[in-house]
Amino acid sequence: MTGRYVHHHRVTLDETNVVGNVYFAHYVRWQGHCREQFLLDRAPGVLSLLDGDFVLVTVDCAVEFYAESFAGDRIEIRMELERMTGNRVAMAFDYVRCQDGREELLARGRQSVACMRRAAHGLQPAPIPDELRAALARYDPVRG
Ligand code: SSV
Repeated sequence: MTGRYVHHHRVTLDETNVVGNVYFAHYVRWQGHCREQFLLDRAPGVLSLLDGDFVLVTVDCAVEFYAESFAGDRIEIRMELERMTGNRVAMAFDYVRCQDGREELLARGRQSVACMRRAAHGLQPAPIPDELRAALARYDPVRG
């Protein structure tokens, strides 16, 4: 079995809307938090590369919703590596409410990012940085 990277979040009041449930767009934000934490934890050098010519471009992103969540909920955002192809990395996310010893799947999402570099004539595809490739190896559904 391949692993998953878990980001813990407790829903804040300002993430809810007038009817009290979480506004849909925050699920996308949490994907961003999760991947950012992954880089900070497992491949911090990649964040430094972003100060140079290297760019990580989000090329697609989606969320499917199954149940509402509310302020105070403890949610795990469980990220898995879906695939690594060429200069792209695709991730899948399970949003699971973990409370009172129960787990409830609230939503599922996915996104892919492309490794690029800023060249004279715009963005060009770039290889996945070695540090990121190494950090992802243990999550690889093909070789993991
Ligand atoms: C600045 C910016 O756009 C950051 C993008 C971050 C992308 C991070 C990709 C991490 C992929 C991790 C996959 C892990 C699967 C278990």
